[in-house]
Amino acid sequence: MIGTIKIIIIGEPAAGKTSLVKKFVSSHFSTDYRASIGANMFIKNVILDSGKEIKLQLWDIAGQERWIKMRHIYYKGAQGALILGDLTREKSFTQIETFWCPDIDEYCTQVPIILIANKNDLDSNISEDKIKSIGERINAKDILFTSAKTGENVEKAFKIISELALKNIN
Ligand code: G3D
Ligand code: MG
Repeated sequence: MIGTIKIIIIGEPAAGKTSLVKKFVSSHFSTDYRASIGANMFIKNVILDSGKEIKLQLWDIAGQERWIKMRHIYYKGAQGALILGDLTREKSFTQIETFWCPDIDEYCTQVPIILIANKNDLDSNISEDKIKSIGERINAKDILFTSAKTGENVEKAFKIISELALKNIN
């Protein structure tokens, strides 16, 4: 075990943050604490392709109440971020550029970002090119099309962000 890595999961309400984390940790957790404290936190040990084992601390942060300054407390010490857009709602991607990225830039220094285009199991009218160009503009290290429903690319997303976070530390 080489230590703990803190990853934050952010994006518009209903983009699928809680679902994505739930799919990944695949343990049954019934209580959604975000309603009362603004975040859920989960721990999962993962073995990376390199064979290294790490403890992932995943923070599923509420996107609803943007006025709550609390959000930034949860950002503190983040070593990687998954930023989610919802493929069925273009506005959720626009918000990534106008709101979520400036927000983490302000509170996390040089944190690697992966752009997650979630709900890939549903029809979308947002072009792949558009998502790619957003990814480039926000300087995302990777772009993944995921489905928290089918599990497509879910494990991959967490593994890649873990590797990036580790690289950033060492
Ligand atoms: P949030 O945590 O970002 O606010 P949630 O989002 O995880 O609560 O998800 C919001 C809704 O989208 C949920 O629907 C959830 O089931 C659905 N959802 C999340 N990810 C996916 C996905 O990849 N594919 C599909 N088809 N649906 C997804 P409900 O109806 O439960 O509110
Ligand atoms: Mg939710």
